[in-house]
Amino acid sequence: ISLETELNKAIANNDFFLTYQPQINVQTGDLYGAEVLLRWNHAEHGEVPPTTFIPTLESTGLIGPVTDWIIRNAISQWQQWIQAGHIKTSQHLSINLSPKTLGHPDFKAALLDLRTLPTEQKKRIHFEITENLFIDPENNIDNLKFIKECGFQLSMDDFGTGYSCLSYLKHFPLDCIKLDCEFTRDIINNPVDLAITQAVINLSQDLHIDLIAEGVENEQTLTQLKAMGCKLIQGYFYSKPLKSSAFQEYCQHLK
Ligand code: G
Ligand code: G
Ligand code: MN
Ligand code: NA
Repeated sequence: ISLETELNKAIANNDFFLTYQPQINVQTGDLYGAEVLLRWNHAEHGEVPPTTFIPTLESTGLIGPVTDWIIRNAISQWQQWIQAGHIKTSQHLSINLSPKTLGHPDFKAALLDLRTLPTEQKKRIHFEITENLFIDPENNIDNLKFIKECGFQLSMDDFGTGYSCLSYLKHFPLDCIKLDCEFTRDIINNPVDLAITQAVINLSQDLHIDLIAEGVENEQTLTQLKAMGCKLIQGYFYSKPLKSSAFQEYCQHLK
């Protein structure tokens, strides 16, 4: 049976679930926010990593309804946490978008459905666009602007690893860049990585764009990044992506 058939079954059976990876403001020690990451709980194979099935979701068009489900579930979970006092309205929620969903009418409809969310909440919801797929600025600038016009934030994911990242910085209305772990992972030993990371930190400050350093796994790297002026960190050093119950506990412990 094909992966596509299995994915259709997974949608029907509700076999997807969401995890939340904490993002920490290292200057205050507070939670800056969380990135939502999709997981598939497969009846036979257990947890299947998204890199194995997201390309198929994309090529079959199933990414549309699945992204819809992710957005609605993540935001409703986030609102529940806000109402229960686990999360503050000022904390950020970040949702990955496949570039293929960007211009899709269903995605636009989903954003319009969220119009009634309080402005204060919308401006803390980020949509992450990966740099790994080419996004033609000419064809996509309006789609990106639409996300902003709806009151949401835009983040550039996997920054530095993909296509024309500097051109994206110039043309896209970005609020945040996520520096890929490829650069942060080895800054202690690799002077080239160190120089690139410092340059991107400086650039983000000059452009008044937030920067989240990804893939921080140990204290040495964290200390170095802090010394370099990096404020926001996401990585296994703080936490791996957590199921909602575990993320809720994580928030309580941080307080
Ligand atoms: O968690 P990790 O193994 O969690 O994710 C691997 C890759 O899958 C990342 O590049 C991530 O951006 C992508 N990914 C994870 N969750 C989602 C999602 O909800 N939507 C999209 N489009 N990509 C996702
Ligand atoms: O969307 P993006 O490509 O940024 O997806 C984030 C991916 O990075 C997810 O697969 C997540 O599980 C993974 N990740 C998060 N923190 C770390 C880390 O500290 N080290 C490594 N190797 N991967 C991480
Ligand atoms: Mn991401
Ligand atoms: Na990344």
